[in-house]
Amino acid sequence: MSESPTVVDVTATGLTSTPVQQAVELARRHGPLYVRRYHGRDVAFASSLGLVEELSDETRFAKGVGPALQNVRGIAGDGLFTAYDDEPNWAKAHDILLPAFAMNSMRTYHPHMLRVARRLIASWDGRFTPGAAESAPVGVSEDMTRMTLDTIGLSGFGYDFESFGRTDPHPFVEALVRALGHSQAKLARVPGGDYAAEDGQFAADALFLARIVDEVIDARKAAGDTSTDDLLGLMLNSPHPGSGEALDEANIRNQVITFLIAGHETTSGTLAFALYYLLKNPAALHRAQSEVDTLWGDTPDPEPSYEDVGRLRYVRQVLNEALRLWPTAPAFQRRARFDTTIGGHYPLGAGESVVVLTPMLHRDPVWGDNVEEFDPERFAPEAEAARSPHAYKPFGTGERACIGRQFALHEATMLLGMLVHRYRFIDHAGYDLSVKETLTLKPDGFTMTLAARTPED
Ligand code: MNH
Repeated sequence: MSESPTVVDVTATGLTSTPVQQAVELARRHGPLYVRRYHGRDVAFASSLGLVEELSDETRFAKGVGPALQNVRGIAGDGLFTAYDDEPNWAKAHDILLPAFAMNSMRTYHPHMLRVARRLIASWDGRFTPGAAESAPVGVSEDMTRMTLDTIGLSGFGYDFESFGRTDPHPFVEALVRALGHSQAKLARVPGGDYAAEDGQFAADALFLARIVDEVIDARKAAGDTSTDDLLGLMLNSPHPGSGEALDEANIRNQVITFLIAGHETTSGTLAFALYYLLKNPAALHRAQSEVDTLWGDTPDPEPSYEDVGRLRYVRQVLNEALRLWPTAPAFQRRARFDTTIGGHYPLGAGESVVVLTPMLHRDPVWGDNVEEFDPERFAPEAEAARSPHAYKPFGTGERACIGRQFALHEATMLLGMLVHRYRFIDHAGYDLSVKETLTLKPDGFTMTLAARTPED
């Protein structure tokens, strides 16, 4: 017997500027599987553990490149993130780049990460007027973005965006945020509308991003460098291990854009959400502080080693929990490999897709009855071992899951550890969380002030 899930037609109300939060609201009302209809186009949203267990079966489902990612292809083409599953360049680039994300490679990125973490700290120290106990407000999402962009630029491409030397965001970030916003806004278009101006801006932004990327690539080529110890070196100087073929120039450009985007947007949001939750949860903050104090004592400027980062277990739990509540890449698509049925009765034809709505999966009853509460204990090793691995998917699933997960967690854990070690965070504006969406999620307008730690705090 086949039975259809609820169809919710939002044509009259429209898609909002926060479509993920809108989809979450609809899931709360209509359950873990519903179809959203907009101007006759249907999208199915799944968000229960049972459904995601099924959708994670790689023999039945593959990554779907849905309308949002198709729009992003306008800037990232057949780069790893936006490549269609059967596009030959996906497997080729994946095989060439995989060594760059092996555990051991993180050691080579560690010094770059530390150097940029120190830039952020120098910038935050600079927010104190001499003699003042409390700093001027810092823009958390903006500064986390400076930090993660400089980190991926230096670690992946030996290119320095020098974001902390600018009062405004780097023009690359401005063009990127506009382009991602456009890729999202395009989903909400009404038939017959005139979008020439927006499309023109997008085309200009795509060109600008490509120009910056060519600068990055040319700088390396001009240096006559043939090393293979970062992403760009691998792409330029290391042929495919099987075929011996190298990536073509157009694909390398798409990969560089992809890594500059994927390598910083989501990590910065993760750090900003984690700081928000620590600001609002003094007990969790104290545990994080005692962990870093145990490691680094009251040395004013600790020198975190590669191994130290692995020891910051609780800090990492804080990041995991922030990513549970606000997975910064909040949805991914699964496409049926053949005609099948999910949830026992919902039929899917071969090639049809379902969107996994990660924020709702992360609020499935398997997480208990206080799912909105920030509680890093959910990621204590015993708690994790007792839970299905499919209950938590901030990095997607299967073969097309995030290649940069260890990179992101190493970078974020070290920085967060350094920040809780050095500062007391003050909620000077009584910030209420408001989440901005540009395909990815970030706290909007989040500022806090800082004070030096004293022995009592
Ligand atoms: Mn990342 C794929 C989330 C950090 C590079 N990433 C994905 C997917 C999710 C994701 C979800 C799968 C999307 C899909 O199925 O359509 N990524 C994150 C999050 C963080 C993150 C939440 C930080 C926190 N990602 C990073 C970093 C890098 C990176 C850092 C690079 C240094 N991610 C990628 C790439 C892919 C990807 C590349 C595409 C992998 C593939 O399809 O082969």
